[in-house]
Amino acid sequence: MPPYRPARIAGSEITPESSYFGRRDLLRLGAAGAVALATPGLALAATDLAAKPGGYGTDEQLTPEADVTGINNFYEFGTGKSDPAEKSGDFKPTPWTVKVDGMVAKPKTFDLDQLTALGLEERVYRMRCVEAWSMVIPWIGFPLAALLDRVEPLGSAKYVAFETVVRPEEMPGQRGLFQPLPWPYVEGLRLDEARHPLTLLAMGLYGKTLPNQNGAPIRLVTPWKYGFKGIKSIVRISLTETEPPSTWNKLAPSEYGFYANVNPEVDHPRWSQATENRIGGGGFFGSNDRPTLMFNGYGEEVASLYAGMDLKANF
Ligand SMILES: Nc1nc2c(c(=O)[nH]1)N[C@H]1C(S)=C(S)[C@@H](COP(=O)(O)O)O[C@H]1N2
Ligand SMILES: [Mo]
Repeated sequence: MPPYRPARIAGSEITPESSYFGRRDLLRLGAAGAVALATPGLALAATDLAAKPGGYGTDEQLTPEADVTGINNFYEFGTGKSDPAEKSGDFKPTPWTVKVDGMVAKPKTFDLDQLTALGLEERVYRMRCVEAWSMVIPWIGFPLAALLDRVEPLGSAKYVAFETVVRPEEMPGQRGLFQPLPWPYVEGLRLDEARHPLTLLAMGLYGKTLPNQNGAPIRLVTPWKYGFKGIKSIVRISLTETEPPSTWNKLAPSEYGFYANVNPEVDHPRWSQATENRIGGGGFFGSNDRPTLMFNGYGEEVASLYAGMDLKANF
């Protein structure tokens, strides 16, 4: 599959090859990258990356890898921002399978080799957490649409439901007296959102296999939505006729919508969404010195998905 370069994305939004290759040098994606990618059981070949440079992206300064992999939300490992990095050492992302079922003509369980074979490419996306911080992350993954094509959704399918693994023995946030969320963590998209070319299933970042704390071995990325839609460590994807549950939406519907599109004009009941703190961009938590963009800056690509909908009602 060729890198996604839709004509409607402004040239300035696409990572120029010169800066991409400069970035590759900077990130030591040569020999070191090849070694990192040779993780047993995960067929992320260096050649896949070499063959598909650039892809869709932004020229904004990348958030340093240490922050992308050190400041996380992954409550299965604890609610602290450093818990996922510090407490995910026992998690085993290989072997792994993702079951794709529901309203499809050809339900199928995919292993990691079958998933990587769907065509990996790099995408540099902004990520805006509902907590008003943001990052710029170079993901490696494939469009969710490529997976959906394989299972042939039925005409009656309208939504896609996602489920995270439940493994208390490997995930300390899932055992003990205080459990912050009901498990499994679940999320959902409308089928047209799921098929949108921006929607990615990520299996790597910074040229390497996805670290446990970022949702190994496979997680969702929808860059125009708040970060909590990006469900991690997915084991099941089901096509449904009705709107599937979303963990945060079910927990606090007045604070977190099903759509959860980034919208600077709709404040969270307890804080403003008009500005954000860009991690690694010179700011610090709470500085919130950067204006938040409608649809996180991806409006040209996705606004038509919501034509006729009251965006304030579907925050
Ligand atoms: N299963 C699961 N997925 C999850 C979460 C979680 O707690 N559990 N946190 C979400 C939130 S709130 C955000 S902001 C992103 C963070 O992704 P990152 O840690 O890779 O930056 O993951 C999302 N996916
Ligand atoms: Mo988040």
